[in-house]
Amino acid sequence: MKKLGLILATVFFTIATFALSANPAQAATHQVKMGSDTGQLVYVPETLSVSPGDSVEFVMNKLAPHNVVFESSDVPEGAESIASSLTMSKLLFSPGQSYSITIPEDAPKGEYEYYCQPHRGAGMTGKLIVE
Ligand SMILES: [Cu+2]
Repeated sequence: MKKLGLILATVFFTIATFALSANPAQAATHQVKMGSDTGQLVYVPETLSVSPGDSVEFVMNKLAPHNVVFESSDVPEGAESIASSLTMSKLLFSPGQSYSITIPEDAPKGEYEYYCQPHRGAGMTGKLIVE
C-alpha cells in the first residue's frame, strides 16, 4: 500500500512538472490610452514593447475622436497583412470605449508604427515593438 502511494505520488509529480514546463509564457495584456490625462494628442505610452500572443487594448481617453491605423509601409517586412488586420479605422468617441488587438504568434519582430487618422498631422503616432 505504501509502495502504491509512492508510485502515485511520483506519477502525479511527473505530470505536474510536465504540465508546468509545457505551459508557454503567459501572454500579457497591455493598455494604451488615446489622449493623455493632461489633454495632449498622444498615445500613452507612445512606444510599447510586446511579444507575439500579447494583447494591446487601446482605450479612448481624451480629445476624441481617435483610431489606430497601421500602414503596410511602416511595419517589418512580411507583416504587411498583419498591419491591415491590426488596424481599426472606426473612430472612438466616448471615454472608456476600447479596441483590442492581439499580436499574431507569427508576427515578424520589429517596429510597428501606427497613427491616429484625425490627429496624424498633430503628431499623434505610436509604436509597438514586437520582440
Ligand atoms: Cu486622435
